[in-house]
Amino acid sequence: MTMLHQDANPAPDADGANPVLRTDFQKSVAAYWNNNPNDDRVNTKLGEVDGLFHHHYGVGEPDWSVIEGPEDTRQERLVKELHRLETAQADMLLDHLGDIGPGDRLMDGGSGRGGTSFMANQRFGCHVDGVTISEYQAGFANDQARERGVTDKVNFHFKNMLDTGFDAGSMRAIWTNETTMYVDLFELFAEFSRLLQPGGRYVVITGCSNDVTGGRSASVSWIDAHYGCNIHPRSEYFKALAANNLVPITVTDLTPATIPYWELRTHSELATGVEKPFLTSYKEGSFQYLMIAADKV
Ligand code: GPP
Ligand code: MG
Repeated sequence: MTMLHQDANPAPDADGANPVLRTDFQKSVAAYWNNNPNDDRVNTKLGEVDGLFHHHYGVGEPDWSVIEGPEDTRQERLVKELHRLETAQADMLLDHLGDIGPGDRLMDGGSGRGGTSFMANQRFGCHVDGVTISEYQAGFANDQARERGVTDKVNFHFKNMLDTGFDAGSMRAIWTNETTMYVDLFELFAEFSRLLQPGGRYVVITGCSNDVTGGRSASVSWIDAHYGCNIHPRSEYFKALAANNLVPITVTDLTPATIPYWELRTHSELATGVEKPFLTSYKEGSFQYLMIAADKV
């Protein structure tokens, strides 16, 4: 018996186009998110608060009283407060998408289990296409879309955001919420530039290493190892945006706004250990939490 396809990725995307997973690295990222090894309890417990499942961090001032009240319900209060800060982060991202109407189509690059996509649809009534290279995540989010009765507007696709196959100029806005550290930024922004309408908006929230403090710090390498990603330097974002006709309109350093989230997370029994390198790198300045909104020209 021949084993011609032994190492090939047999799964086509929904349109029957090229395989979604092109490289061994992409396969390893997909495997990670299909079977999250870092104990996905933290994201699942927070998602169960109100059914919005996030895979990103939080911003804003915590209500510190949650760690002072009765001990038997402290962990429950922490979960709710961490979730509130993560939802506030997604709300802030959506604040930067510009004027979006119900007829507009938006894309979520690396849509995870759908949290930000559902929030966008709730806020704007718009169409949202989420793309993810994890079949598990796409399935989970599509189940949620069915439960929410929004499948006419919100759909998740097992697709590679580097090569979506969607029509050129079909998207009014695109965002990536902490997913760009898995891909080459020049390839990614070339695809986003192709997909965006003229004047369309791209918003990214990301962690990036700080060019000013020099090379990758030990804590940034620790974060990379924890998630299996490759954090880019800050400069790389602006080079890749400029190379693809994406012109920044706002740049926000969210580092001070996210440090309290990480401090609060150290008090949770759901802490994963990654809190330490985040706090160390943010405080020493080797790592930054950045939001960039850019227009396609
Ligand atoms: C958080 O996901 C985001 C990533 C793993 C991408 C890396 C982001 C950086 C800013 C470096 P998550 O919510 O699944 O992580 P956790 O399980 O730690 O909450
Ligand atoms: Mg999380």
